Amino acid sequence: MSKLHQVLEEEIERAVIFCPIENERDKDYQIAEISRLSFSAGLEVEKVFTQSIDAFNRRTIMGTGKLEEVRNYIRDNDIDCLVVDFQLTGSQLRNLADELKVKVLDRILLIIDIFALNARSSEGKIQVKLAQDRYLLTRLSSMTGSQGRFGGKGAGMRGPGETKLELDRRKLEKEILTLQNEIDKIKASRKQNKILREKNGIKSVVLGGYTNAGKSSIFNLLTRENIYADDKLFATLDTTSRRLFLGDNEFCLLTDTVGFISKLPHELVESFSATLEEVKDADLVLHVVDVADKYYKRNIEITNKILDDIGATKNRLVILNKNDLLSGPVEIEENQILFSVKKKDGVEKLKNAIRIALK
Ligand SMILES: Nc1nc2c(ncn2[C@@H]2O[C@H](COP(=O)(O)OP(=O)(O)OP(=O)(O)O)[C@@H](O)[C@H]2O)c(=O)[nH]1
Ligand SMILES: [Mg+2]
Repeated sequence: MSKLHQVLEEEIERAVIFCPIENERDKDYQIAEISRLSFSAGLEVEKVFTQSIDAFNRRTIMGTGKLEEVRNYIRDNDIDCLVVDFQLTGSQLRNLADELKVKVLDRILLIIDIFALNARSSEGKIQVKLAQDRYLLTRLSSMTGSQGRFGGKGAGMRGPGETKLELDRRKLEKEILTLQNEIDKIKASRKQNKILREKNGIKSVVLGGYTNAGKSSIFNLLTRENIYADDKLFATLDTTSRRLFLGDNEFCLLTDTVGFISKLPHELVESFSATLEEVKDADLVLHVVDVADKYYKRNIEITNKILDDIGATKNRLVILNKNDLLSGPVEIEENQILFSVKKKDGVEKLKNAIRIALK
């Protein structure tokens, strides 16, 4: 039986990206996002190929001419891996790997892989393992017996912690049940905490937002806790809570959480339900935005949609972070606060706004 081997050390692999373009208007955004994701998975992107979704080919996603172009490039440039910015079926993954003779990662596997790299706490690891198992289970029939594509090392092959990924249906199903049970236990203990918190009148404030916006940095600045912050996507997977003093003997519970991204794979949304419930149940969501990101307005929309989808309908406050990187003025709407962790700019204003929002 084939196994996915766990590789903990980051290996740089040479990759090309294929982006099916659904909407010409979003093309630059899509390319920028998938390139950053690939970088965060330890891939060195050598070239990005694009094609309109109209040229869609059910068997290999890209049309025959494009397939030839990609094949030639891969052969001539010693490429290890193809990233496809799309959700592929098991047979599409197999067809592409057979045609191109390289490892193929779709958008979902790439994101799950970054999560696998970053899972630290047992809760994070359980949730990532569950997402991996769900991903494998739905593509199992096409994956077994194919030419070692899911063996080997590097991106797409990593397992959280000590676990090894196995391509065995019965084992996967059993493991999924066990993992779900563990997540149910986490949720139950969270519920218990929530009841206690409410009984004691302690409000909960959650940092949410697009990945890499600066949530953990803000958490660290406000609570002086040292949480891992890095200029890579999905640096945080674990929820961490700390008291945040607001002055006048008042305090709330501040929680740092996982970052969001467009088209968050449903395997991850379902597997990270314990974390997302924390966001949903909060009295206030601090929606952190990297205002220096060229696409920040788009990122605000994406985060708002995810927050709506998970039912986080309560109070929201938008923090326009990384203000120090701005060269010109920016328009600020009501319930938005300009902030900079780097310059420690906006701390008192933010605490005040939190206090008012929690009243
Ligand atoms: N220049 C500047 N950089 C910042 C600021 N705040 C955060 N950063 C940097 O932005 C990067 C991402 O910060 P994190 O705090 O890890 O972001 P996050 O939102 O927690 O990211 P994920 O956990 O990956 O979703 C890090 O390299 C930070 O040092 C800021 O105000 N100014
Ligand atoms: Mg973080």
